[in-house]
Amino acid sequence: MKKLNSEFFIKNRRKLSAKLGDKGIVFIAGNALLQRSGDTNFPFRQESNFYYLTGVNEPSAFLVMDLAAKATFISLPIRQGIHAIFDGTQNLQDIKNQSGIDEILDSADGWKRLRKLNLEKVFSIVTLEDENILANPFPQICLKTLERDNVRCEDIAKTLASMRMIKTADELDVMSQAAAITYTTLNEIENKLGLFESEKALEAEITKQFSLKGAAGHAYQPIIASGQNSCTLHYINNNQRIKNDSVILLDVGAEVSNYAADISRTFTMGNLSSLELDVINYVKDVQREIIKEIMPGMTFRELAQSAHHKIATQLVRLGAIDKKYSKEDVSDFFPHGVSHFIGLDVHDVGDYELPLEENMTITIEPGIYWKEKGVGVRIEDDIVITKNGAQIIGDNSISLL
Ligand SMILES: [Mn+2]
Repeated sequence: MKKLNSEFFIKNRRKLSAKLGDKGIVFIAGNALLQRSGDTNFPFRQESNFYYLTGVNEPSAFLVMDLAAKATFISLPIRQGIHAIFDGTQNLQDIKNQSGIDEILDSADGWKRLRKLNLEKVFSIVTLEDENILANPFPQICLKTLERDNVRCEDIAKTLASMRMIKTADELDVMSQAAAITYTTLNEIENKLGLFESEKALEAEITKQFSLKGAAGHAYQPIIASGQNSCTLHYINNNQRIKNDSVILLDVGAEVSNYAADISRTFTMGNLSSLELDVINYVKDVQREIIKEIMPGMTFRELAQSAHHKIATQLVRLGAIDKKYSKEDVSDFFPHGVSHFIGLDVHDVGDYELPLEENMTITIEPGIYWKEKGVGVRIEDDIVITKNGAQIIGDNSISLL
């Protein structure tokens, strides 16, 4: 398994410095552990910008870059005493090697060092709260601490997003691994689908295969939706028995070096009517046609229009909607977007107003959800924009011709 090394993270910091100039301090906080219950926590996932600039997966850490002095340090709670007994010690040399950062300091020393710097101009990420999915509180806690010292931060979220939006060869490598693991797992499962009696059994097998094949785990909560459940876009209960003669929609992705895959397939169990099989085949066709159309310079709006038109044509062909359809008729069957950026975040940062450009990575995921028939179909691959088209990430066997 190819891993991202310090060179990648050093380059990212250099690129950021070049964009910000040679004055000021960059302050980027990572995520902290979140309580699951009592003194146990949810599995830790690093904040993506912090990871992009450091490669460090330690909780409650922050990165400081002194742009004038070209000096860097990371502050983190270095485990000692009882914490070291329970959770083990960190290998600080490993953290240094992985990140290429000059110094790793314990939190108290990190804050002391930071306060000695000239904090007139501080660049950071000011996250917006979402009441449904709360942001990890650690970055906000850090920013409030800075505020109490009368330090005002300039938001560089967009600067970082513009960097992360264009992938390097290293990033494409790890994304290919994540996608390849997902494809292999899905192929294996399709070949022995009859062995799985429940959505849970399928989920367990996918989780096991992702781990055995070297992924860190799932990049997001897997969707294993059989029968009627396939019409619920973000169905994650995955706890029903799989009925015979039904579709099974799998929307899953492995995570490798914190980068995501996001792939959907719709399989069949038992015998489906020819109309139901048509739904699957038409969505497959639409997906391939869209990928073939993609060119640098195309906009997300054009992508969406093309998908809408193609899905509508198939819905008419299936007899699901009238020839004189409205926009709403189509979105009843296809209520989600056809594409999003993918990278460190499964729904990655990026500017959707910009035209597609070489080395952007996006998903292509048309679908048809026919509730009355209990048939939901989504076909999704991750693609990279190339000089004169697009290529599917992680599966060279998928031909676009
Ligand atoms: Mn997706």
